[in-house]
Amino acid sequence: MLLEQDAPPRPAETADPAFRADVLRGFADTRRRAIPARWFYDRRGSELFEQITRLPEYYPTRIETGLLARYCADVGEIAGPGRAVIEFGSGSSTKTPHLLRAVDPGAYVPIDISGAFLRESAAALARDFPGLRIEPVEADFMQPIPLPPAIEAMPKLGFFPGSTIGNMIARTSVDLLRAMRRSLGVGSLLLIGMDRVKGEDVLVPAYDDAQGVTAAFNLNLLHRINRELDGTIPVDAFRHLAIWNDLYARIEMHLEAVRDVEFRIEGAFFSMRAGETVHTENSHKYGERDARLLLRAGGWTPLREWTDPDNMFALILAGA
Ligand code: AVJ
Repeated sequence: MLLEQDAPPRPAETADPAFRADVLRGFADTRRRAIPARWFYDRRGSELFEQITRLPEYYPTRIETGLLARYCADVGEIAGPGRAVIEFGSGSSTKTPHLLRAVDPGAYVPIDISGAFLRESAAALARDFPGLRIEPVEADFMQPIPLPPAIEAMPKLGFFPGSTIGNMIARTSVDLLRAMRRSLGVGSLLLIGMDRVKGEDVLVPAYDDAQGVTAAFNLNLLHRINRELDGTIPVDAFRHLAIWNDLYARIEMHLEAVRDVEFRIEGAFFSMRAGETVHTENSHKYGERDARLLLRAGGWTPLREWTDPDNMFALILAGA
């Protein structure tokens, strides 16, 4: 069948200027190439992360969800009814129902940088919690967040699950905790999930699984660069690395060139020698005292904590 007109040319996917800047800067710094972990999460990356959360080796999501199912009632008792629950980086909000059922909230405010994800999950929650006031805020939670005036007037409970804080170096996590304290205010509570320090025999497989899903997640960053930034990176010339850095108590993910490579990104030329890497993620782990000290450095007083019998993961409730 003949169309009356040619289909209009599809506009090239417009790249996020912040993504472009981080990638170009990240590859240009040849002494320590690095790209921030937040850029993993395009559509494909978010799908791969969902798959990671179901891997046998990746314990954090399973254990944290179990802790929430079991202990949110305790949180509800301490918090009392009528608080506005403010979730930082809500994403798909899969852990939220446990908390909302337990705390009898006055409102739910999911904050996420991805508007599409935010609206989808807010709509799903609205179906499960009819009558709950839901006020999604599309924002980068690393910046101070203005809350709607009606929310401002309520006592607040911040929710920051998933060990997301682990992606940040210490200075950045303290900045974020302090910003959260400022936006939530005195008298508020914060429920945060943090992954514990444990043996390399458990940590490394959690970030380098047998099925190669985490490798695909890491390598997808290169595909994303090729797709969105007109890149020519030969992805097969790179391999996924997960390393335990004991000095910094963190898992690091890198992409290592397995041979000498040359490529372009938006016209700029780059080369890497075999064995050179680009650092793509940190996932910091916290012992009992580390976790509490980090919270205190950020202006939060630890009130209670819950962990699993093997002390793999912790949920901590803190007060401002
Ligand atoms: C979403 C940041 C909590 O660090 O464990 C999982 C991301 N990276 N596997 C983590 C991740 C590789 C995850 N966080």
